[in-house]
Amino acid sequence: ILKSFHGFHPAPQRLCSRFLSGPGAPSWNDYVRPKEFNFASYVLDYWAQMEMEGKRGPNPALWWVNNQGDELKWSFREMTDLTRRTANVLTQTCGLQEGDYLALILPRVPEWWLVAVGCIRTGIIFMPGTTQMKAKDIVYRLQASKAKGIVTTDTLAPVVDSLASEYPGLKTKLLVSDQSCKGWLDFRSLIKSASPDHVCIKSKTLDPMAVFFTSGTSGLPKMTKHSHGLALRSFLPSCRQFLKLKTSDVFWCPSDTGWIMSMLGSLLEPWTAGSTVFVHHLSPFDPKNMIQTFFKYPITYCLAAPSVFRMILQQNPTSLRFPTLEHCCAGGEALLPEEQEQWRKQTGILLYQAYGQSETGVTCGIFRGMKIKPGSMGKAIPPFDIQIIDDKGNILPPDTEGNLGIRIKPVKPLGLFMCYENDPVKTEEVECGDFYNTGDRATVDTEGYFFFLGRADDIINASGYRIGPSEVENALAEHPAVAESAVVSSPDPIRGEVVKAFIVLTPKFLSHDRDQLTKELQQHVKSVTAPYKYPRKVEFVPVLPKTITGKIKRSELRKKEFGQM
Ligand code: BCO
Repeated sequence: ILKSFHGFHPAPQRLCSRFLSGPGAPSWNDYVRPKEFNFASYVLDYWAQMEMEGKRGPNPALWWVNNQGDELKWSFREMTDLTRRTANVLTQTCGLQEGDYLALILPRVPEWWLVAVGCIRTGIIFMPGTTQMKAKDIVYRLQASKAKGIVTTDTLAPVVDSLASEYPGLKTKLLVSDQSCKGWLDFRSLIKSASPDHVCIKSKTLDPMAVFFTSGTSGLPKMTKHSHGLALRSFLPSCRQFLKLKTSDVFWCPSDTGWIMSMLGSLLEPWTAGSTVFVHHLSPFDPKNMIQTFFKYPITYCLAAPSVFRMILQQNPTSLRFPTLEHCCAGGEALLPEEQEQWRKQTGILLYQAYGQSETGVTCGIFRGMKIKPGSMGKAIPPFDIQIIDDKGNILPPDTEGNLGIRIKPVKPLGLFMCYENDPVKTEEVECGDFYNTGDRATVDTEGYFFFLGRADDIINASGYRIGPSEVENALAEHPAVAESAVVSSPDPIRGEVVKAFIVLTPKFLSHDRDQLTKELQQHVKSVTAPYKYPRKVEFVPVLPKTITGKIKRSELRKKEFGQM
């Protein structure tokens, strides 16, 4: 990367002068939405303009480092230039058009940001995916979306090529690598020769922008489609109040580029505020390395899954008094009050909470400076109107357990997903009266603080990953040792929850060494689907509990795990 961009100078730009903050800001508020919005022109180009006018400090827009000591800093001006070039590569070289789907499967390399914003400039709908995905995961995503293009690394390129007969629809394959690969376009060299002149589309706020695949209790992951409104939401007063970011902030969200948390924390939120996005390639994840990074770089803000904070605390380092860190926020899974307290004691910084899903972005949280109630995930962030509802969509009184619902009628709030693409049945299933039913169980107190209780269904939330049990059961079923299995959530002191598989063995494997078999099955799951889903706990059982109609009673197994039976 450094080689590719060394000595790179942005060409003179024609910048958009529409202001998003400060003097001249449009008078949008949490509820009044503009008809048109595009993150690239309204946000990126605005800050580039501010830089040109000397109205923004010297902090870079993107500050990227890796474990090899490489470092790269791009200003907003450079980001504008490079993402315009990317837009031209995508449309002119690759022939992609507004509305086409593009799979974006890259690790935390700077090109991820270029492609994401290049897509936003052109209206190409990008689908971020984790690089942990295996062939089966990738082909499903390509087929489900009828993707016209893919951007990935040299590690995954052969996997994609092996899928050509199952999915022949790829019109363009872009490689981000210093190696070349037959049949793949070299993104790094194309961008150097591409023109920096590009006219950003005038996207309607409710035009589609991105798709995240999200796991459900049954079936394959759903295509959660988001509009440009997701980006506009970061821009609204309530969201700005929630994080209270400054242009001098250096924001680090170590979430994998495949998740919506990364999109919010490593792209939309910090850049809307003109802050620096800090990226550490971090592969593999290592909490010790994270600690060193906090000491080495002037990071002021961190948004991560609670497991990340837990893993840092678990290292027992001599000091966690980070020199520049001011604010931390945990989201993606439940956080215990003891953990919040331990973090405060060791770092001297409060650990705030946020709540959201791939369908919703951040919906609820402890606003910066707001009183923290131990164990609470905070208050609703407007325009989301969040209520605790029953199964018919009736609002329940405070301190009553129910489903966490987001009001969608009469008006769907900005930032909520548009639909599950090609799946009107599932889209309708999550509607409950006037609300979108998140499927999460919670309570709210009289002051409007929400408390998360758990899932209403069998979905597992392991260290912030949403995992559908059937995805793991299907992977296990491919192994000859498995007659049948039931996969449920099980408590874990570090990851909050982990995947546990109850397995009935086929007769041939009954006499096999169980420890050996456990390792083999774990390895098998890691090899056929994204490894984060593998069962960290395995129990061999003679039979599985079933209903009279033969349906596996996962809830019974789950309750046992959590000591509720
Ligand atoms: O435990 P093992 O070491 O045996 O296995 C691990 C990895 O080593 C392995 N693995 C990873 N990449 C691989 C691979 N194996 C083969 N090939 C590869 N390419 O697979 C296992 C992966 O498990 P993991 O990722 O959970 O484990 P790890 O590395 O310990 O990471 C820990 C965390 C905490 C960093 C990670 O779990 C994490 O990032 N969690 C947060 C997820 C997140 O960001 N969620 C947010 C979703 S969005 C949302 O909730 C909405 C909020 C608004």
